[in-house]
Amino acid sequence: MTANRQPLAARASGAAAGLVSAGLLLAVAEFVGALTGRPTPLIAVGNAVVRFSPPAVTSRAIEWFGTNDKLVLLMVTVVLVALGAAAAGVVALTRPYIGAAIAGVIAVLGVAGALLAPGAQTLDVIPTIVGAVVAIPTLVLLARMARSRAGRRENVTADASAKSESTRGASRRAFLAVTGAVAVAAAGVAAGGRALNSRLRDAVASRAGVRLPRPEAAIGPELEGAGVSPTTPFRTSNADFYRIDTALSVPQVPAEDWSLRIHGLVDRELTLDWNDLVSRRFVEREITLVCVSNEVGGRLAGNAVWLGTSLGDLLRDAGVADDADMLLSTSTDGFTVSTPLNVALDSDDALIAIGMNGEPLPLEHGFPARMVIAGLYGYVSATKWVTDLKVTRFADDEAFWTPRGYSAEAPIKVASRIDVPQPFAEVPAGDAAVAGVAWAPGRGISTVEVRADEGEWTTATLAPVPGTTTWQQWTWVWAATPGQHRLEVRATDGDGTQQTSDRASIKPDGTTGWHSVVVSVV
Ligand SMILES: Nc1nc2c(c(=O)[nH]1)N[C@H]1C(S)=C(S)[C@@H](COP(=O)(O)O)O[C@H]1N2
Ligand SMILES: [Mo]
Repeated sequence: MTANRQPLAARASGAAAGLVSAGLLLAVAEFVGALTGRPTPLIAVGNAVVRFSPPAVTSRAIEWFGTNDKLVLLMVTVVLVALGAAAAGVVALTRPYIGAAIAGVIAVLGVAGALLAPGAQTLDVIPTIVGAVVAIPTLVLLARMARSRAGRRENVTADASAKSESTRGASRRAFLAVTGAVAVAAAGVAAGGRALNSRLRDAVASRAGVRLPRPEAAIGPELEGAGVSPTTPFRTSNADFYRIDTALSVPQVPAEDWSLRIHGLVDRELTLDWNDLVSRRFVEREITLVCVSNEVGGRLAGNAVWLGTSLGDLLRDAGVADDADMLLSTSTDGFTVSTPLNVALDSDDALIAIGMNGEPLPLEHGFPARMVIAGLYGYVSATKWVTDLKVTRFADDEAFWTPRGYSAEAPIKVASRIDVPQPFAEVPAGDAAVAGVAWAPGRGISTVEVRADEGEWTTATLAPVPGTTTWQQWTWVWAATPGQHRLEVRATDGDGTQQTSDRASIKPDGTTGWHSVVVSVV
């Protein structure tokens, strides 16, 4: 008898045995991971897939799924593991050792994922191995029970006696009871692992306990807006701030466990822990962050007050070699960013930030520490969960997005956006408020111009800004006449560079083109 000739019900039992055993593996690994502080296999495998996917796949996934790419990846990983586990269970019905070997291959993937993680240690394989040691014998046992059930069934068809009918029922109930018990136990162990993990290393609790240092230079309250409602607030709340990263699960980094290593082409290596960091000089800077993936008119930009310590001062403490030209920063999850060293050293608006709008950084925005630099797109400046700074050279090192079709250096291009009225809005005829934001962080905005239906460009009114590092709100009063109209905006930055109408796509270094909205005036 081979697996394919198993009756359907037997195969379903085999698959169930496989799935429940895989669940047990993951649950035990979760628990042991929590106990030992080592990574759990599913996330490790997913992260390894992100890091080692061919660049074409990574960027395609982001194009297709946008910010849901990680969820999709996690689901694909789960589905593939489930299929493999179900197959292992079906095979184990007739060939227990081959079924066990298939399950072993799945476990080996978990081991590989753990070992391929940045900064992996050999002992990181422990959760997966303990999980496999518990789960694989369970699989063999469950498959044996399922098979004896199938065997009885064949006897039933042979002699159709009432007695073997009841034996079959009993063995079926036994299989279901044991499988159910294993499933419940796995769920319990997983829940215990979760609870243990948040008990032992809770970044949420750590964040709640953080006391932010007082800045030497503090930013005042939010500036008056453009006075047009409902337009984009000048300061973006933490809850509304866009989030972009490659992390599959938000890295949990308690401040007490965090440290920052500065090494590479430096006179002396430095390692700072949290207490070293917060005893430095802190400043507040209001800085607009922009993602290179922002489409014309898009919302992947936000403005916040950042509390941070000077990145340049830190690097000077380590002593930077003359032939270095790049700062390679790395986060706990292995993501890397390359930043021109002269900007990191000389900009007053280059920070290791720990506060965002008066609070410790939210976990998803990099708690406990991240980089923030005015004027460079996030992928070349804004490393979240940063723990490693390497002074190096563009000729010697490469950051995560560089081999994936993005420029190694990427200043933020001047851009502007119409927020009011919304596309396809119905606008009453007469004086209508048109409003939006424009940005060129680091250079500032000198003028914003608006026009309707390709008429004359007219200058918009600019709301006040604290400096050159933020976006700027603008307003324009439009004498709207009935019919359909197209409004367009363009900005000029502080260096005199005017936005071009040429459309450039996101790759390699950000979009260009004018934002326009079509509205009907009634
Ligand atoms: N660790 C880590 N930091 C990261 C990224 C990332 O993928 N991982 N993405 C960068 C990109 S592309 C952007 S645009 C900004 C976004 O910061 P935010 O999520 O706080 O808005 O973070 C940057 N820092
Ligand atoms: Mo980005």
